[in-house]
Amino acid sequence: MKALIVVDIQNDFCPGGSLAVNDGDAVVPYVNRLIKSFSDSGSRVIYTRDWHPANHSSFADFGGIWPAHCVAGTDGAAFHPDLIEAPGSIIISKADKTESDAYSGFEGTELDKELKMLGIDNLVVAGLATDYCVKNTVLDALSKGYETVVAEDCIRAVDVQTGDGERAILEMTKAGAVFRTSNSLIAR
Ligand code: VGL
Ligand code: ZN
Repeated sequence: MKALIVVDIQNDFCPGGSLAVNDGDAVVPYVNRLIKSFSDSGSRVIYTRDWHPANHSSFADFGGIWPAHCVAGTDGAAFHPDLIEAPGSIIISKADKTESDAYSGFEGTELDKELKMLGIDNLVVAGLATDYCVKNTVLDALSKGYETVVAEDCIRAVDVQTGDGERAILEMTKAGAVFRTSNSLIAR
C-alpha cells in the first residue's frame, strides 16, 4: 500500500518566509496534482511540518544555525495557503521541543507507527527542503525498509552551500531512493 508524504510546505520555507527556499512555492501546483491523484485513488496523504517552540535550539538566538522559523501556531508555520488538504490526511509535527531538532519526519514522531498501522510500505515523497527535511525523511524511510520514490520536480533545496541539493539527491539515490517526475506518478 502506498502513501504520499508532503514534507514541510510551510510559509516560512516559501518566498517571503523567514527561511525561504528559492522557488519553494513553485512545487505547490505539482504537489497538489499528486495530492489529488493519491486522494482520489484512495491512498493516504501525510503532511509533515516543522513545529518549533519560540526558543528552539536550532535558532541563531539560541545557539543554532537558522533564523527563527516555523514557530508553532504562527502564520510562518502554516502550510502554504494554496496547498490542498486531502480528506482523511494525517499531520505529523516535528521538532516541537526546544532541544529536539528533527529534520526527518520519522524522528521523535509517530510516523513509522502510523504507516505500519495503515499497512503502508511504499512512499512517494515531495516537499521542502531537498537538502534537509526531504533528505533525512527519505534516508530514514529507506533504512526502515520503505520502498521510496522522490517526486523530482516537487522538491527544492536551501543550498546553504552551492550544490547541497545536488549532493542530497546523490546521497538519496545511493541509499536506494528512486527519482520520478510527478507526472509519471499520477494515476491515469
Ligand atoms: C528544514 C532547515 C531547518 C526543512 C527545517 O524543513 O528542510 N530546514 N528546519
Ligand atoms: Zn526547522
